[in-house]
Amino acid sequence: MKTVDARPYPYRFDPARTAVLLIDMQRDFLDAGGFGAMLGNDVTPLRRIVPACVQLLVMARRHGLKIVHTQEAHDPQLADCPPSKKARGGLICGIGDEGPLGRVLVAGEAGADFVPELQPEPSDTVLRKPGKGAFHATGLDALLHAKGITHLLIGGVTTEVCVQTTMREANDRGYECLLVQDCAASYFPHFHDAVVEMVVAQGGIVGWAAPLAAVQAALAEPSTVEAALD
Ligand code: C5J
Repeated sequence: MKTVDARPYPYRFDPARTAVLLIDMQRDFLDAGGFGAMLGNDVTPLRRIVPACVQLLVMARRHGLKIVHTQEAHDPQLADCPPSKKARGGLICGIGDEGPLGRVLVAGEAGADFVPELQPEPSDTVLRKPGKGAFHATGLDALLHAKGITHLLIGGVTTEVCVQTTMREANDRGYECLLVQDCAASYFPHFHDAVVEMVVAQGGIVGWAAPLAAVQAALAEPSTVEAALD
């Protein structure tokens, strides 16, 4: 077992039963011209976490953690997009419409793709999701169960929308979740900070939070089992 110096108290995990869940690091959220920018957001705070997310994936690959990339995108007929979602915001160029990065939030379009720095590798899992939470209308729970995953290290965008929704869904399903706080971002930095506090409040009501360096340090140390044998 590994132990992360986390809030509200140390987070223990077995790397063999732990996955990194990287939420929606797509051009539609991180690039000017994508869905996030169409909604009037400045994408800069999201772009800032890309190097840390690269390091998160490097760490996961080095230590054999499973990696799941989620992708918020709809099928080209928008059959999996509720009319309420398409109508929200009253955008001139909204979900399914032709934008600078192809059809907005549609699978297979440039905007739905991951940013170049965070392209999945063949051994990673890519999970397309129609909602904000990654468990809604997807096979994520079955997939994680099949791989014996009980613990999730979560990053991605945006902290208060898809990251937080997914973390709450996972928590309710019994997963032990740690928000890798510097690998997540919001267009509104104060929302990000508030989510971190919400997660760890009340004894970790939604889970744990820690910076990437704390997770890296935990993985670099001998496991508690090895240490006990010394
Ligand atoms: C949003 C997301 N914000 N990935 N999606 O619409 O957080």
